[in-house]
Amino acid sequence: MIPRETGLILALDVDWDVDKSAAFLGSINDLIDAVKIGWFQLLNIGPWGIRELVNKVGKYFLADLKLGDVSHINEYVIRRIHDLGINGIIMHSVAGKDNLTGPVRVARELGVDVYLLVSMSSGGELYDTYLEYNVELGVELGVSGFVVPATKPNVIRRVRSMVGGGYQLLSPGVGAQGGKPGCAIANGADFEIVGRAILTSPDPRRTTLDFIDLIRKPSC
Ligand code: 3DU
Repeated sequence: MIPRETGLILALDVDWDVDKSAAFLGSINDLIDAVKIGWFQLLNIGPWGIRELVNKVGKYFLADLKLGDVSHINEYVIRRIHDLGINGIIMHSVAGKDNLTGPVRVARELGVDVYLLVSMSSGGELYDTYLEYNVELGVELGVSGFVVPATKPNVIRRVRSMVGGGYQLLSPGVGAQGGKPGCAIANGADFEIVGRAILTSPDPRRTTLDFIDLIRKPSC
């Protein structure tokens, strides 16, 4: 589980090298609970760069690979993610039970948290059609939580009402995609994920502090 202090996760979608990324994270390290990295940074600095960054920054790292391949490939990826020192991974629920059961078990054995994507901030109409099925699947598999979009507060409320308090809900789509800071948490999320609104700010620390102020008094 992601340790919660501020409720803010940074989506580090950048093409910066390790040193620039580490310096940036150092400037807001005390304000964020986790760093979400995805394909963009993985492809830019490579797995060794990611490992170096993880070691330098000493924060909870979440790999947003939206993993959804067949079971044995998912397992390989999760083992590799663990080798890199990453703490959690996001998987696609649409991969289905057969492709998720083994990998989630392996992740649990390794101490890697699995967060299941059950709705997208834009589009994803099939996801929303099968929301209940996918959430029930996640509960059955024993995932740590779910990714639910800030742009769809009704989905956040629905998932929270289904799973109760034992699962962490992570909500992307805040800021650049239109989600109002604090609104996802007001609707039941635990964390709001922010990328470009902080990354492109002329004063990222000030902007991060502003986000935290709004998250601390959640409202829509
Ligand atoms: O729009 P932002 O720059 O704040 O970035 C949002 C991040 O959240 C980005 O890394 C993206 O991959 C992720 N995400 C969504 O935007 C929407 C989803 O449904 C799931 C993840």
